Amino acid sequence: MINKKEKIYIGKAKGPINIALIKYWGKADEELITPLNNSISLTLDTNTFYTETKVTIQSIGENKDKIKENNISLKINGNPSKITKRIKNIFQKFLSLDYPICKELSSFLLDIKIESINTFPIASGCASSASSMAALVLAITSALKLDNILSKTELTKIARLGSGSACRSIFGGICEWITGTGDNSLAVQLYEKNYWDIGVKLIIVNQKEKDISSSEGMKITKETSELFKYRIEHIVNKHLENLKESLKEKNFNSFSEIIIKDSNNFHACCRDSYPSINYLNEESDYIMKCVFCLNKLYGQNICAYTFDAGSNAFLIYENKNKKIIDNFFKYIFVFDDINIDDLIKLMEIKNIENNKNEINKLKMSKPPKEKIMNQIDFNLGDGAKILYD
Ligand code: 2P0
Repeated sequence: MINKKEKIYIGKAKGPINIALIKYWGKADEELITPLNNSISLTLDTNTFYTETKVTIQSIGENKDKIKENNISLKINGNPSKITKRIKNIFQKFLSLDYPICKELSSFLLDIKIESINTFPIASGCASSASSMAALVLAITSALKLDNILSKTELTKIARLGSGSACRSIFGGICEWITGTGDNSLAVQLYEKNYWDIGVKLIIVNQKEKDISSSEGMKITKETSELFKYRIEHIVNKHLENLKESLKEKNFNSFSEIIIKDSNNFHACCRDSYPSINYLNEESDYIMKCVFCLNKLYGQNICAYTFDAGSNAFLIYENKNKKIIDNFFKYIFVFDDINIDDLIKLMEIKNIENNKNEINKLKMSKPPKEKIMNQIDFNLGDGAKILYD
């Protein structure tokens, strides 16, 4: 039995970001955070980007009123207050579980402190909510000593209540979030991180915070876009099916085509919204052009792009081609330590003079703004993890 005097539970965890290949956009239920379509994502390693969260739960006396919603007092560092309600929902979900610790704690008043740090460049729009909510759920699991009791699948259902895409950061590798109608809306792991040696390069072109949050944006799109209705009824399931087929066959050519098309379709739906939403900018368009040029030079796709609700590009490739992709973008984006002849040699493409012209034409058409700010490389990584110290 828990002593009625103060008692403290502490847990720490680390959460990764994930990048969607088939996008989640549009909720079936705003409260339950269930999506209109399944989505598929890559969980990225935590070498550079991650959230670390420490949760301290303190029971401070009996909850005499027995009003569930009011027994939690939250102190949050490093998290905006607009997500307080969602964080409370996560705690309430834990307290409603059928385990002794949860039942006992739900009869107490609780003081909860959340201390969170993340390592992302400021406001880079890089899936910070997914990594922070996944870290939070694991930290609570650890604090309540439920880590050997709750399955990862159960944890995906709880993470979803913090931010839809967070459920995909519980597992590593390649994950799918299955729509469901409520408690059965969960994420599964399709493949482990070592299944296919895929790399991801994030090109940061903009560090400004986006004007319209994802939650708000997807609501507007669902309410106003005819194209979005078409996406849900006729496009997205076809993309899911085809992506799974290409994953099974490890067919990068079709894999990347579907990733690109789903990103394009998602952003077209944003544009089709009323009022129109645009998460992309001139630099994003230019990076798309670069990817099409690179793939054309090879006569097949060796690189895919995808953009989330922001203008920063995620490039996806097989790591066996990483050097080519690194050097191609180095050459394009003004890093002067590579020249065109070295690049062409590395690329091992035919039709040298013609292709040199193509690449230089592309380089010349770069948008006339400050150079690309930063590039960060990832491999596929593990899901959110408890930190024991
Ligand atoms: C995704 N995005 O699948 C899509 C693609 C952005 C574009 O999930 O309201 O922060 O918390 O469920 O998860 C961003 O939306 O939205 C997102 P909520 P979330 O990754």
